[in-house]
Amino acid sequence: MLDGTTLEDEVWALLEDALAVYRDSPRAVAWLRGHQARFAEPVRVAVAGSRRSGKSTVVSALIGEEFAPTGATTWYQDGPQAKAHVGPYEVPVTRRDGKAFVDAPDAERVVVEWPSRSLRDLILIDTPAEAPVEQVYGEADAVLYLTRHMHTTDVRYLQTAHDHPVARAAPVNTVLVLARADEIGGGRIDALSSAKQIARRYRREATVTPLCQNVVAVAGLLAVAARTVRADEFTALSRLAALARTDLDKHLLSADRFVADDFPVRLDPAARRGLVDRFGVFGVRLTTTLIRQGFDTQVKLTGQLVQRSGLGELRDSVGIYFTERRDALKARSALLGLDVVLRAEPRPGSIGLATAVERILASTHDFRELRLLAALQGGRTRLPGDLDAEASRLVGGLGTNPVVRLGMDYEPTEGELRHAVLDTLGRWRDHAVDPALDHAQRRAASVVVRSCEGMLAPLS
Ligand SMILES: Nc1nc2c(ncn2[C@@H]2O[C@H](COP(=O)(O)OP(=O)(O)OP(=O)(O)O)[C@@H](O)[C@H]2O)c(=O)[nH]1
Ligand SMILES: [Mg+2]
Repeated sequence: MLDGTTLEDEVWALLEDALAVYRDSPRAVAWLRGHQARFAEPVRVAVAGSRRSGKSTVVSALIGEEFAPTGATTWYQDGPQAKAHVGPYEVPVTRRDGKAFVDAPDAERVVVEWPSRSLRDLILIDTPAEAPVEQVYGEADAVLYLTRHMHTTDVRYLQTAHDHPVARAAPVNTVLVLARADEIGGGRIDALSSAKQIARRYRREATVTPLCQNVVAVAGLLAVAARTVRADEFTALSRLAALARTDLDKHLLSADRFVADDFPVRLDPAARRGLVDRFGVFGVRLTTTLIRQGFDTQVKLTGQLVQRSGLGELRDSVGIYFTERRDALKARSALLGLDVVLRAEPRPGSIGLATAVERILASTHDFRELRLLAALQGGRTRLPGDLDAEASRLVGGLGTNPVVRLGMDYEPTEGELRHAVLDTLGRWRDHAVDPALDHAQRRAASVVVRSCEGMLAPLS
């Protein structure tokens, strides 16, 4: 905000006002205090979706550690050392065969602390398939929703999640993941490209675009293997890659064929079983192909697999839509939380608070940007020619860093950056009053103008 009050300050002050109004209600106070505490935490990202859609695997891939699923709702957060809790009780975490096991049978909720750079600015929540949508969206600030094919049940789930006035005013927090992408296209070697194409198509589909900010295809199993590949596995894969492709292919028709007796390389069945378990048959086929193509060191192979598996794109999306939008997401969750109290315990003071919630939602530039972004991506607002893509970029559709917003492909000096902002600002001020554009388009342009002014402020 230009006058120096941040969104965070405003929402915090509003929560304080609410605490004063509800000071005689212990329930409301506990709830509001919980929301204040949550406000200071990293962004909470829940991984949700139907049964066996690959949720736990994607969580492992994002953390870069293979966790055995606990079956419970499991929170993963950064911590100085590996440990886990069920309520107040610490439970053992053990490592076997490169996997991390959390021993918490019958628990409903487990909190795992794990030292990982990937968890520095987010908390990941692995949810069981049967977790109700209200609970998932209530506890998390943002959601990765996994599906293998978009069914009506998925659409209904996401519609329910968005069916709240505050949620509608700040449509920011869902990325759709086409999971187990290697299985799309029957495990053919180009399966991942096909999956990425399907994701691109979904991104433009009228039923899908209003429900999420982006769609990415991810082969979770391969992504976990990529981030945790061991030296012995790499050696084994390299030996397989040294075989002629035609000799190897017939053993890669199924997992059973791959571990059968008539194998052309001395590699014992247990090691082969290990490879298919970790990489999948598709993964073995792809990694051996990549090694043959020259990605023949562990580092090169990992880099290539992270990109091909879709994990790179998934991490980018988590950055652009979630961690970089932390303040807006946290504010949104707090406003949703406050709204719950206002509805559950209406009293004279609640009307003023409700008005303040609406005012923040309507006037905060972060939310305006996100609404415009959603409208542009969903095709509800269209601007002529290249302006459409430029507007998306300027309001942060590819990332909120000014260099990214301005589409500069080099690291500018402060002077160059200032020049670029001024030039862009000037053009968009013209668009905002251009009589050739309709009212909605001019309004969109004025949001872009405000984003440019926001970039200029720290430079002047
Ligand atoms: N081929 C393939 N299999 C996968 C992939 N991701 C997960 N799987 C397999 O699918 C099964 C389910 O994976 P999970 O990650 O446990 O799925 P989930 O959604 O957490 O399952 P629930 O919590 O039981 O609903 C396991 O056997 C995984 O090995 C993938 O990218 N490719
Ligand atoms: Mg699971």
